[in-house]
Parts: sequence; structure tokens; C-alpha cells
Amino acid sequence: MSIDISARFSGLTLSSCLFNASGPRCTSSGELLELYNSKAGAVLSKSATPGFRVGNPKPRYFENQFGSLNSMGLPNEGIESYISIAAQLSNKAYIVSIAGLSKSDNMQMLRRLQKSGQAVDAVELNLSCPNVPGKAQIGYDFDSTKALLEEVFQVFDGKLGVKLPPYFDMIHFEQMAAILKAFPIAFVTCVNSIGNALIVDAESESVVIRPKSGFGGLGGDYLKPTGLANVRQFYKRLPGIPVIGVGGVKTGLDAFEYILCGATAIQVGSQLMREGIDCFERIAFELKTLMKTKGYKKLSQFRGKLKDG
Ligand code: RRO
Repeated sequence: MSIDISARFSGLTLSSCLFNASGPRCTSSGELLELYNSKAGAVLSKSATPGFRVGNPKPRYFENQFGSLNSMGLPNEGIESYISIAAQLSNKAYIVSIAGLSKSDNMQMLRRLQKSGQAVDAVELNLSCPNVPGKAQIGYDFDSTKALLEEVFQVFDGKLGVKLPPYFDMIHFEQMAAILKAFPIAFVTCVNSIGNALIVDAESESVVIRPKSGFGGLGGDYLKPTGLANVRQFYKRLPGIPVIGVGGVKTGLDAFEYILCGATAIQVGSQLMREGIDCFERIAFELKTLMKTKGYKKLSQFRGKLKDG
């Protein structure tokens, strides 16, 4: 099939627009190498903190037919591990996600990444982890987001994108877009999980995950309409800044819908957790098949062209 689903953004070239969301199956070196050897178009690490974190107590991940609920609590190997593995991932775009628990944590990691030169192709700054007890999602605090970005771009001159929480109010799309416009943002990833959701098991009359009294981030089908909405809003409000879509992508059809809304590339979260790395080849095949049926040869022929007038 001579159908091209490659993606180019911020100087990165991806042979497939599909890659992993930060979170599932991207924490250990072994998992990152598996992603590197898969059909994923890029490799993205689990969000890093300055040092190793064990994360929240288990069970901390739940899935049902509609999606997932997680309260992982940022388990990760620490930033040094994600920098040192870069040498083994050199033929694919490698993006490191960072999620400091404070501004100084984030700045410390960015200084380290800056010092590491070109080891890492890009950074995804996570402004939206919902699961660390006592820590707010910075992306919901507009003043703090702006203050953080001001410092970020003073110390880091590599490619840096932001991972946003989902927004639900037009004024919030407007306010966040106005902040992001003022900085040389390489890409915007929409969206993180819907924070602090609750799934109840009626039979046992109990919550389904242990941390935070059962509250956690919602992903999968539950998240898709919110993800599409956020991609569409930021695509329209941030011309020239690539938007990466994430939320409930299970099939080629889901990926197609995200691209119609304006996504340049697409991340897979809950479905990667469920299916494993084979999902990238399957979804790519489904996307190409759908494009062929519709007479499209490359993504730019329909990217952003959702009829909404
Ligand atoms: O590790 C987590 O609990 C987690 C993170 Br950092 C995030 O950004 N989003 C999410 O749903 N879980």
C-alpha cells in the first residue's frame, strides 16, 4: 500500500504518526527498547522525576470495556536512566517526558537535559499528572504554568512540548492558548487522563484501585471525545504549533478522527497497555486501509479538515 502515514514536526521525522503515550509500557529500559524495536514512530519515556520513584501502592491500574483508571503515582527510573538509554535509541525520535513534583525539580531536570546536548530529541513537559497526593495539576493553574514556562525557556533551548490536562470550558482553552503562544513551544500534547475520576464495583461495593480512596485518571473510550475536543481547540487556537492527540485511540478510525481534528501525530495509551506493542502495526494498517478507501495518500490531505462550519 503506497499510503504515507509519516509525520514531521519540530524537526523530528516519524515514519509512522503513531507512538506511545507516556505512561504504559515505557518505564524500564527493556520496555523502551521494545518500543524502539516496534512499529511505533517514536519512543516516549514515562514521566521522569530527578530520582527513582516506586509510585503509589497497588492495585493502581484498572480497566474495563470502556477504558482505564490509573493512579500510578509517577513510578519511574529517574532522569539519568532516561538520558543514558538515548544512545541505544538513536534511529528513532526519542522524547523524554518530565514531571517534576516542584518547579525546582523540573528546572533541575531541564538543566541536566540541556547539558546532555543532543542525547534526547525532544522533551515533553508534563503539566498534568493527577495522581500524586497533595500535588496539584499545574496545567489547571494558569499563573503557575506561565511562571514555569518563563523559567523553562531561560535554561533549555532544545525542543520542548507540553502535555496538557483536558480542559472543559472555552475560557480555559482561550487562556491556556494565550499563555502557550508567548513561548517557543515545539508541540502540544492533548490530553492527559481526566483526573480524579471514580469507578465503583457494585458487587464488592468497593473502589477499584487502592491509592487516593479510589480516585484516579480516566483513559480509553471514556476519554476520546474530550481528547478530540482538546485537539480541535488547540489546533485552531495555535496555528503553527503541532498538536499531538491522545485519548482513547484503539483503531485506525480513532486515529483518523484525531487527524481530522488537527493532530499531527497520535499517541496510544490504554490500548497499548491492553494489547502491547503490536497495536502500532495493527492501527497503522487500519489507518492506511481507511485512507485508501477514502482516496487519501498522506495525512496532510485531511489533517484539520473536519467540516465544522
Ligand atoms: O504516574 C501517574 O500516575 C500518571 C501520570 Br505522571 C500522568 O501524567 N497521567 C496519569 O494518568 N498518571
